[in-house]
Amino acid sequence: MTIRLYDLVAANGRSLSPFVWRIKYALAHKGLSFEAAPVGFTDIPKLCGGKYKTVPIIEDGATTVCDSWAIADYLDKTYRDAPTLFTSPQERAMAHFFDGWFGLEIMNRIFQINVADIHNHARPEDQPYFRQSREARLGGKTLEQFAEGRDARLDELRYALRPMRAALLSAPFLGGDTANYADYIALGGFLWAGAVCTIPLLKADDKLNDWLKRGFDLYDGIGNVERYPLTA
Ligand SMILES: N[C@@H](CCC(=O)N[C@@H](CS)C(=O)NCC(=O)O)C(=O)O
Repeated sequence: MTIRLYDLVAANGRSLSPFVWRIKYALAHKGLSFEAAPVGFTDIPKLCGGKYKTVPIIEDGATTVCDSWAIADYLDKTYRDAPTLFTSPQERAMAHFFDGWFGLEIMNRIFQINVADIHNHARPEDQPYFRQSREARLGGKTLEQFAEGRDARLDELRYALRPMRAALLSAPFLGGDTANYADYIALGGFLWAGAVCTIPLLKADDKLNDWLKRGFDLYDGIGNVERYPLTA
């Protein structure tokens, strides 16, 4: 049976969620086929009887699971014969640590750079909700006011990425010789940016570009989707 994955999409059909992206990689890692069901921000509360507020959500037969970590654990527990996402509790713990770091230091910065872009690319019927909910988090500034200083934030973002550059000096992936869930988390962040971000995040000589290419090429080019340039 094919798993259904609810995917948050922009008006142009591109995926607007870094968390959905990591689950697309996780499903591909496990060799599980899935159908993506595109939804907008304001559709999410109507899914699965109104049980959930965020995507990713999967439906696997009669089972529904929301939250990327819950889904990753469900996939490993349910599909034991398929390649595991976490080969040990220790690997899972390290991926969890990486997720915390990447969320705080990188995704937050990307959000601060592309928040107005996300709004402008959202489906028209989702834009008022997105503006209202995000402006409530931005300390009284409009999305446009918030986006004003974003060029200066690029340098901070590039600087904050140096632990990833350091790790990738000695291995092709954050997971070592092969990609693991930490790579999927980070690739998802960049794919989210590529969907909407109208300024390139990385410099042309950034070594992360090689890793991005390797990561986008995984699983028959899962990440080679239409996007804005990530590199200046
Ligand atoms: N902790 C959740 C976070 C998921 C999340 O924040 N999803 C966002 C999209 S990237 C969402 O569904 N937002 C709905 C909204 O803002 O109303 C996970 O890992 O799945």
